[in-house]
Amino acid sequence: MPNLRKAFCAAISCALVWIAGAPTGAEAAPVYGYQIVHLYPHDANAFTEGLFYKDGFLYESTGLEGRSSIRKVKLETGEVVQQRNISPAYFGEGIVYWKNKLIELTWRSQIGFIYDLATFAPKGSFRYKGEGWALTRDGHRLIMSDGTSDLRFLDPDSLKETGRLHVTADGAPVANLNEVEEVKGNILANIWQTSKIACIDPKTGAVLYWIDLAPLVVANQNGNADAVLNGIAYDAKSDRLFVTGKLWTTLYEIKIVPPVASKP
Ligand SMILES: [Ca+2]
Repeated sequence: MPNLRKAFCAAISCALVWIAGAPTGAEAAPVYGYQIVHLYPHDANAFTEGLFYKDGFLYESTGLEGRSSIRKVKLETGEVVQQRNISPAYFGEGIVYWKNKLIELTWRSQIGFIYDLATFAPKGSFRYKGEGWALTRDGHRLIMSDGTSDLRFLDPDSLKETGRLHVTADGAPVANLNEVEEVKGNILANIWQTSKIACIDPKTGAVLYWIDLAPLVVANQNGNADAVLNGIAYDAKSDRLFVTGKLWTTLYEIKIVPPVASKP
């Protein structure tokens, strides 16, 4: 798989530089690096908008009118084992599961869809104001991004909004919060059109630290400005973190690496 090998080599050589990244000031949220643990194939035609892991499979949603779908994907091979295409009238966005339901947002149609998690059979829809970007969950609520610097909390059964979290870094709002994933009690969100993931405190909205994946973006973008980092999934049982991007050929398992403390 030459593409995988090429992406891996480019990413490793750059990652070594970025791991050495340090906080830019006493009050600034630190920038963490990463190590690549494993590479998996990813469908280069998937305009990834939502991603989560459950019981050995990735669930992925793709966007663009006429190309939107929800998929169940075998992690090891990237094989799509189940897929439902979305009406061309809609631009699919983030997904999450709750109980036996899979819930999907759309970008600007202000409507979300509910499917049976096992079969992807349609089960209903719900409405919300504004744009829909991404979804994740903790133990008792759904967490939604809408492209602004606010995250919304939704009741997982009624899908009504129950509150918002204003996200800031060093006191300034962080806009364009995109694909999200709850990991160990914090919320990871990649920032649209950047190489950065914010690790957000769900109580205060403060960015605790950044993870910079610039080498992975460089290795996968190939001059296509749309091929941005977008997709975070977490396997809590095995503590595995996965990231990918729109139209990327690779999905990465990564380990987050704190910056090396500088000598006094
Ligand atoms: Ca996710």
